[in-house]
Amino acid sequence: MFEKILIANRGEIALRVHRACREMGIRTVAVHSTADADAMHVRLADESVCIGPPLARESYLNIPAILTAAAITGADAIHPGIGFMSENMRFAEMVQQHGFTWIGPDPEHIRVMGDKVAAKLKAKELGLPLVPGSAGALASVDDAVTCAADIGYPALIKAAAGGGGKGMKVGRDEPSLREAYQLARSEAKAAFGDDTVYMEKYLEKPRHIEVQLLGDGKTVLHFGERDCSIQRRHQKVVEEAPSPGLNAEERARIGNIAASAATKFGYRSAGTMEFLYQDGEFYFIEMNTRLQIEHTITEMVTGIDLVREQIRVASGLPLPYKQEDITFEGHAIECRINAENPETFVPSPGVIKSYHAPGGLGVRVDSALYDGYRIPPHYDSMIAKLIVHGRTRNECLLRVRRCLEEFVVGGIDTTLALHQRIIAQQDFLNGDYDIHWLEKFLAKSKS
Ligand code: MV4
Repeated sequence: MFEKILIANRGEIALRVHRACREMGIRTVAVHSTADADAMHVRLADESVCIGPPLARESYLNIPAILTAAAITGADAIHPGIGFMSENMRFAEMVQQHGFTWIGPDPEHIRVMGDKVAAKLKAKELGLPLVPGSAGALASVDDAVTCAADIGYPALIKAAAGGGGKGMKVGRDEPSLREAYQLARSEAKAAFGDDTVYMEKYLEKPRHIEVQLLGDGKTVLHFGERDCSIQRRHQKVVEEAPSPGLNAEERARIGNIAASAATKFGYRSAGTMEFLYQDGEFYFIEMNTRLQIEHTITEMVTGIDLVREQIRVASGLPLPYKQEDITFEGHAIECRINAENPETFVPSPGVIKSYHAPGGLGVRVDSALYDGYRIPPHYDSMIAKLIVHGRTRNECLLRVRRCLEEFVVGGIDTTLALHQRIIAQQDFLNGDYDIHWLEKFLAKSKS
């Protein structure tokens, strides 16, 4: 096992990885920008190295600085956390070339899944259910029109380099499809420097269901699904496990489909397969070759520390479980709390004047905040995750409501008030929502 891991990240996820390391007897190295010298992830780590100025590009994305920090501290391995370097194939390769262990998947797996056209072709080969669409990239606008005539309208144009909704446009008939094709291409070119696009049948009201996977290169196990449909502008806001929209048969079906495809793929590390679910059918859309923010709710219902297992498989150990050893208990919900105005979503960095995190049975708060901490303006606005477990979904919902009332983050605006509004909605309480529900709710409550 590793003796020392460098954690190439900041904030709550750096703390999350640090905690797993500590429980495994592994020492940690924090890296930080000059803006983060007082950050909690630096305070808790055994050692820390300043890797550059506040701009992420010059610090948390600075490959030479991070590799140098690993070399001078004698780290054995590098954990990228989430975001920043976590799906950067070049970085993964360089970590390995410099003699460190990469705590993540095979760089080739990152590459395949990062290109959405290549990912779909691979998914097809692995036997995953796909949304009907173009066989690969679209060659021209006429190719798009021909393809749409085949699969039917509405049709969706997506960017091959995409993810996060950029370069995605719907065509509802031939003229609007021609427009969608051009718009999607120019948006993709601007966002990714790559205007390759492909087509799928547009699903109007899906849920976003994702399956947690963990593989050791030989076997991949699934840890059940999460429902991540409560989102705004492709940013998840609330996630829950299990999904209130699936029955036991559907749950078992999608878990087994995802795990057997990932096993065929030879996947090692933590990963997530994302599906759209509509009218009893699942459609693979993409695979994330990293840990996810919301892995916590899966941990709450399975009792398994996914970061610990991710570190173990990276060190070459086999998974210590069989699929039937993964059992599910109760219900978990995560609320992502951002330093933002809860109505306008304008970021609200600044000094935390008072801080109280809720506690009690079934309550976990993953956050790097402390009283007097100054949130720098340079990074993601998510400052805390409220993660709640209950024996039943109803118990979990009542507990979330209690925790939101108890949570105090003074001195800045936060989205706590937004979560209180969501948890008061009957549709949410009923589990009756799709990927558009939150945006419709916000539009309704504005007017
Ligand atoms: C779709 C879709 C409807 N039909 N694909 C958005 C980003 C990318 N991850 C996939 N996305 C979607 N793909 C088809 N064929 C609707 C979305 C979508 C979405 C998906 C998951 C979570 C939130 C979303 C919000 C808007 C659109």
